[in-house]
Amino acid sequence: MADSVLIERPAEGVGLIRINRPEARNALNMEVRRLIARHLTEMGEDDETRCIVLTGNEKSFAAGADIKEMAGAGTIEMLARGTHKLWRTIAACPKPVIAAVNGFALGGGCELAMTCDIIIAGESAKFGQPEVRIGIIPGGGGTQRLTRAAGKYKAMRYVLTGDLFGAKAAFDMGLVSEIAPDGEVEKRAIEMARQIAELSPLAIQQAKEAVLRGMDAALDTALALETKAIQILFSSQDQKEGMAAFIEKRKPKFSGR
Ligand code: CO8
Repeated sequence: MADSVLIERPAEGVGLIRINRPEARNALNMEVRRLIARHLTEMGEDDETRCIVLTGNEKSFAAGADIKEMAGAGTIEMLARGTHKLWRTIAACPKPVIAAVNGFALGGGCELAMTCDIIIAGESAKFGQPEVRIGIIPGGGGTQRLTRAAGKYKAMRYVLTGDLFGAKAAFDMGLVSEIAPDGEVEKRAIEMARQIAELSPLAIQQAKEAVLRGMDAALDTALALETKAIQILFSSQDQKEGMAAFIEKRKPKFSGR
């Protein structure tokens, strides 16, 4: 049987993680979740990887948690599975993660996309938190991340009905960073990842941390965090190189030091 998660190296500095359960619309069973978390941890520690693309196939990014795997589970079994810890590993990856979404991103699949830093969606992509239709609620961050992205009233509209919504609505809600033509989503995500991979990894890491940590802090605290982060970067060779290259009218070569 083929691996349920594949690793690819589509460009220098770019790692691609592909969910590969087409027969189940890429439903996230425990094996897939563990593998995504493991690969993201490894890529997070690997100096050769500077940006990560997470994707599925043309039909589905991920159609949610694997309903067949959890249908008979009880509370203690769900607790023992520790899914929330795996989800945190994903969100805590120090490098930028771009979700390239084709087809369905539903339930846990929508939540998985929302743990990423940038979401590029195909014109026909379908998002949704349909959990209420099967007697549960979004349990991988959906009630919180969708609300933070779209605001209370739009989030409620979709969380309480389970209705799916398209890429344009997702973009208008602030859930999607960019819409690409179907068939070009991965290409566009890799192109953006390559662009990020050429920049200073130190600056990128600090920028990601400032945005994520700052989002949940009081403005004053968040601004102080940002100030410290930019001050720290003035000790880096990359800051000297970046500014020297600008003045000398040449392309900078960032070392991550
Ligand atoms: N789980 C398991 N199997 C699935 C899932 C899923 N989420 N989605 C699709 N499949 C399977 C189908 O059962 C079917 O299998 P089979 O061929 O053996 O019958 C196969 O994939 C193909 O599916 P369809 O025939 O239904 O394909 P369609 O193209 O007609 O429809 C849809 C695709 C719209 C994606 C449809 O399959 C669907 O509605 N899927 C379920 C979507 C859903 O409800 N997702 C939410 C799941 S719950 C969740 O994510 C909660 C997260 C909580 C995480 C935290 C836990 C602590």
